Amino acid sequence: MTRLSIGAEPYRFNSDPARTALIIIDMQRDFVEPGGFGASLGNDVTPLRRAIAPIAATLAAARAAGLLVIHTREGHRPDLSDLPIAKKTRGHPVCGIGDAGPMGRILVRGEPGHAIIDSLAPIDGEPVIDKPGKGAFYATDLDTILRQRNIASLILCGVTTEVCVHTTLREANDRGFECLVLSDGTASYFPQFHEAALAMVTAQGGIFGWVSDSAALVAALQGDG
Ligand code: TIU
Repeated sequence: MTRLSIGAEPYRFNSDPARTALIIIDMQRDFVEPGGFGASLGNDVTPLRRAIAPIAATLAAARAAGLLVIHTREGHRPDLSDLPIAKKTRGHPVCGIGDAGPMGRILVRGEPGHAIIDSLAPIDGEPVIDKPGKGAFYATDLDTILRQRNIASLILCGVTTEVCVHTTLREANDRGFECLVLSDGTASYFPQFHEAALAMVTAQGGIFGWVSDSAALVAALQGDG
């Protein structure tokens, strides 16, 4: 495949597959399973699970097509030295970041809850970016890794649409990357925020980039898009 061309909003998304990366954001147990960080914030995790199957299909097709695949994880050092007090105390959670929960210490690296879910687990050669914030560029080496590989275009999926996906999208857009967001490969605890976040991407002629879905992307990756 010499060119990736995907039906998308607000118009077709074209990229060079050798210069395109799939970025899977924070598909961790802490967000999509009960008893983790997402639940500690008062959320029902069920809506997030809708993104798992579309991401799995996308991941398989991306691997088969030889795209660079990058995974991110939100979390903190066990000593919490990279945890801003504002993030620790926001919302006054009963069980907050660093506290013991059913999947280990909430949002702490190395704990069971911090892990990417088994069905989307990284394989050898796929960089995993550990990030302390919502954006995947802030305080990480993601930008360096992308530039080393001469990546120009990003396909973004993961959770949650309006928080970590959008923050990363905005960081990437300002760095000059062309970004495509998957509507069914992203999800929010709040369906209305999911819809609004996607609409924000494509408004104003694609102010932040493009939106498509996993079926269109998989078809394009398989050469019949
Ligand atoms: N709370 C929420 O919607 N999201 C986060 O805290 N992190 C991510 O989106 N990964």
